[in-house]
Amino acid sequence: MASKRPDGIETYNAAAGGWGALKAVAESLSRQQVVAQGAATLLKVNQPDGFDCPGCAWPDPKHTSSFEFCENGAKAVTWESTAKRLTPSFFASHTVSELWDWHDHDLENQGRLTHPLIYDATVDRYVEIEWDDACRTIADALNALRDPNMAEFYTSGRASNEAAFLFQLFVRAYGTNNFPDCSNMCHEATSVGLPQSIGVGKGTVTLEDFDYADAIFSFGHNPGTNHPRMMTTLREAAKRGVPIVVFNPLKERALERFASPQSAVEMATLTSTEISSAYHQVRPGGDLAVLKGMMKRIFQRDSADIENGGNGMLDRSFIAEHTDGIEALRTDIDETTWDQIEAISGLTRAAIESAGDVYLKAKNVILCYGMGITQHRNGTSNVQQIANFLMLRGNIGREGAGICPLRGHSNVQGDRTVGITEAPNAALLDGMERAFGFRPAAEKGHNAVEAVEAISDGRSKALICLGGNLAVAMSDPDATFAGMRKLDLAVHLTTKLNRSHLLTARTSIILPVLGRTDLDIQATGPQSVTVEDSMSMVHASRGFLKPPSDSVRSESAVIAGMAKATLGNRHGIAWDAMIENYDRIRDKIEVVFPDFHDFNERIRQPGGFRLSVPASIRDWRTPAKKAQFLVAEGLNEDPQVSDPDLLTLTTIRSHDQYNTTIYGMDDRYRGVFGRRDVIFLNGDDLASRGLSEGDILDVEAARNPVEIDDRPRLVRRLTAIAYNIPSGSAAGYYPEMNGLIALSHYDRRSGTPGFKSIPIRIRLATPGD
Ligand SMILES: Nc1nc2c(c(=O)[nH]1)N[C@H]1C(S)=C(S)[C@@H](COP(=O)(O)OP(=O)(O)OC[C@H]3O[C@@H](n4cnc5c(=O)[nH]c(N)nc54)[C@H](O)[C@@H]3O)O[C@H]1N2
Ligand SMILES: Nc1nc2c(c(=O)[nH]1)N[C@H]1C(S)=C(S)[C@@H](COP(=O)(O)OP(=O)(O)OC[C@H]3O[C@@H](n4cnc5c(=O)[nH]c(N)nc54)[C@H](O)[C@@H]3O)O[C@H]1N2
Ligand SMILES: [Mo]
Repeated sequence: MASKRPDGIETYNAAAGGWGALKAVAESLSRQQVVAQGAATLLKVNQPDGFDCPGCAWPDPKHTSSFEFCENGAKAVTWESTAKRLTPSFFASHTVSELWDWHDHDLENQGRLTHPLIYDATVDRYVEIEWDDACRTIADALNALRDPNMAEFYTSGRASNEAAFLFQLFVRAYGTNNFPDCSNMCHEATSVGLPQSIGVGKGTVTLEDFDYADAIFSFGHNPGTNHPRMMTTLREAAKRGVPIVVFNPLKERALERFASPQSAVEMATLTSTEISSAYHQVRPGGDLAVLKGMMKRIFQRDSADIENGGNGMLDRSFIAEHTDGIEALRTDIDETTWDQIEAISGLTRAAIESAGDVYLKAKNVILCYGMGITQHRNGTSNVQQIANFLMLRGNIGREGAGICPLRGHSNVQGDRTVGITEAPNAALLDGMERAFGFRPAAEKGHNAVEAVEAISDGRSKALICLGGNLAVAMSDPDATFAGMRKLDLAVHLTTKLNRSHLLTARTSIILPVLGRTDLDIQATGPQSVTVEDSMSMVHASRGFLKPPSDSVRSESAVIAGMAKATLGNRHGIAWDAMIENYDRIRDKIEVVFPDFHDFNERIRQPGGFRLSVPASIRDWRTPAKKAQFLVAEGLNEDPQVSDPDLLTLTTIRSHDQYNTTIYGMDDRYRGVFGRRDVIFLNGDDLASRGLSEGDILDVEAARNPVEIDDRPRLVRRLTAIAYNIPSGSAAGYYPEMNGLIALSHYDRRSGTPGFKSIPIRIRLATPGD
């Protein structure tokens, strides 16, 4: 059977981490031409006087530890601190139409932007513009709109608390709540689902809780790539003998075994640590079935125990004192049959029961989850069933136990905390009135999908993006791209060039900003910003590298410049004073959000401070003041999956990418080198269709009942890879697969796109295409 595998496809047999990770860091340092400066830069990551790693939102042991090595953190840092520069002269040699045909990697790989730019349609190029002229042009376009609700203000989760706070102040003073943000494509199911369950939309655990956990459940996240510093925590737990039960359609190598670059012994002896105690390859979209299945096991063993004269397996005193709704949940679970659970999860009853038994044996349980849970049309229900599962034995609000959503961008949680939300609550509006003397509009604005829909329909005419690459990150590039080209105004605050900037509007402006690693000097001296990690820890971050040019400004300064030009003296906001000294921005944050009391003092403590998470002390901020067991109807997010001709596609990140930023073309742990034009399929699914590995396939999305148009959605010419993935499913890379996802394919409760369950058909590509 040893037929030749497609070019660049190998089987990766080693553990994750190890020497391969060190080698990858050395390569990315040299590719970004930052060998000398880069090594010093890496030593400042997550140190008390250094900057917060722009890689992920996993917390640090008090931000005071010695250097913690992380391959993908190093890639994020070197990508930003690159010596490469994209100056205005670059556009003298390249038109926007020409650049459109470049690969996304090549666009960003031109390096850091050095000057503000405006698009000149007569020559199809970006040309330099003075800062003041840029701000005035933006102000004129915003003020020309009939209604402030015709403008959209997008935030990507790298923005600091200070920048995000000023952004929401500017936009609320301008008069809209149109705040699409990257979180709407990411953990919105958590932000909507958890407040209904436990009264707060954040995780309840701290890093220390992992030291006391007796079992860890991991659903739909890939920490070896996306939260690499979490591997230290998982490895320590595994070494203590804590069972780690994984549910993931793909066998992610780091969740199987990991060689810690921190461990001299593992590095010297080429050994590694087994991470998962059990690895269940659930079908994409099968998590609701798994969770209900495990709860079924728990209830069945509970009844059996009581029949045998025991006290049962539930935490009855917790349930009685702290929760509502257990009866309705139990009825729903009783009515769910094992046949349904097995069919939809793709797992056997025995496997799910064994996972339930691990849960029952452990006193303290932590459940971690990522995009495999949230990016579904039933993402909110998935999150709420996780809360149910934990609450059955009181595993929320005590040491060693709790819910742990793995956040995305390094400050996505902080941005939401300081006011980036399309649905402001009364506390936010009251706080803004207290701090600035005006009451912003309360009317709900647009989330990310709604913003793109409004842009596509021509209802919204201006888009200002605080970072990110919205057009490429969003579903349905055909609709999204066409809409963006019809805008009156598109403005991007950015460090590097990306495809969204090439979707030119009547007026398009690119504003180059400082990144985390750059030194930010204002009138009163060097400034720090603050960020909040996945576990609600807030701390300071200060860059130290010389900025890419004298014309690059901090995000906060750029926002203040646009705001002053647009609003003039409206509401008497002291924009300049706040930019002179960011302590003054933090003083205002503290007035709006009392939880940030003594903000400036507390971020000067090493390690910062933790924002309160009421559920972690069993203070339930739900209307009934109790945690809620909530029922999710049914099991199956997409009835079409029963069509045997269809496969369910999930979209994933490679090891060499940061969202739409493609660092390189390898995906080492999955054995893919030098390419991304592949689709991972089960060998039986290939064979039953008369196909084989290496065939070039066209992939078409099955039409979904909620779609609004009949346009075919097709991604062409992907090479089939036979892969260890459950039959009936497929996986491909984000963002290449986004053309298969209709804009209307999202969770109706949270607006999160269903990026992880897309019904598709595959066929041999038409030759010659
Ligand atoms: N290096 C690096 N770090 C990152 C990022 C990056 O792109 N690169 N992105 C950042 C951001 S914004 C985010 S949101 C996070 C993302 O971090 P993750 O949540 O780890 O992101 P994904 O690659 O989308 O991986 C999801 C995992 O879920 C699995 N999966 C897919 N579908 C399902 C399903 O239906 N059920 C279950 N149980 N599992 C499923 C996939 O096989 C994969 O292992 O990482 C952050 N950190
Ligand atoms: N199919 C599919 N689609 C997805 C996902 C998926 O799993 N599958 N995941 C979704 C998720 S979880 C997310 S979070 C979104 C990501 O959506 P975004 O956050 O919009 O995308 P990024 O790729 O992270 O943005 C990268 C760009 O940010 C800019 N940038 C980098 N650093 C800075 C900085 O410090 N300041 C400023 N101002 N700009 C900076 C650079 O120009 C870079 O090109 O994509 C979503 N889309
Ligand atoms: Mo994300």
